[in-house]
Amino acid sequence: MNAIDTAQLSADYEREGVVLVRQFLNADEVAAVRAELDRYIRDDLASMPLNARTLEADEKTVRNLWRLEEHNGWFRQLGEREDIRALVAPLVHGEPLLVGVETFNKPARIGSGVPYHQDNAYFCQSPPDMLTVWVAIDAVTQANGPVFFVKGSHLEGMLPTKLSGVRGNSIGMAEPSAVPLEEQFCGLLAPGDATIHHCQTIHHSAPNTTEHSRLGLLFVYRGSHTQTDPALKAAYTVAATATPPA
Ligand SMILES: O=C(O)CCC(=O)C(=O)O
Repeated sequence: MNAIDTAQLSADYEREGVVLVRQFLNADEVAAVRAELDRYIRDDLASMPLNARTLEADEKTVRNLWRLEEHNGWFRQLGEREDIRALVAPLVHGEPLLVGVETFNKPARIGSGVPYHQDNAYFCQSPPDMLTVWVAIDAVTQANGPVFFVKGSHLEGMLPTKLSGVRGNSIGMAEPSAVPLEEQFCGLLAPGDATIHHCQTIHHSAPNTTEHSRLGLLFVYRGSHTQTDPALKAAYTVAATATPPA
């Protein structure tokens, strides 16, 4: 990982709820991630539980891999790397626990969009000391479905939700953000770059209609002091029951 001014990163994260880290992984690490994802999908995925993945509408292309930290020791080890834990510890205000390693594959031409949401509608943690490190494995451009974030929105708490009907993203926001798209922060990334976003930061992404895949690898951490909020969990259970991920 590049040398990072952690005090500056923390200050930016607390204020904006999303930060950019260039070259979070180097080119060799990106290549190793890609190779292991390809191998896992080819050799292991069929023997995993159904909730290990969500497919695109063609019912065969992977939209998301879930729970890689459970199903794949290589990805668990990567997520538990000491330099990454040290980077996120101040941001989750405590000891970071790796609770998810996932992908949002956004395959070329058929990659589906992600509705406006706040991750804590899924994570259901209180206090909301939880975040996602979103690492670009492919280049993320304006055209292939980048993630847009509403800076500062993490400070407004959890906003009303609605069922989205989207497989893999079952709970969305009742209303999209009033902040125009041009004023939102667009995560344009080279392979290996990452964004880190707070679990209350509003974000979304469009479908990928280009010829270029937009694969992202996500690490999710919470502070060891957070607990499940029963009201958030109840709302999430309704959504996930209405639109199961698999
Ligand atoms: O990768 C995307 O398009 C969406 C990612 C997302 O929703 C998330 O990181 O929580």
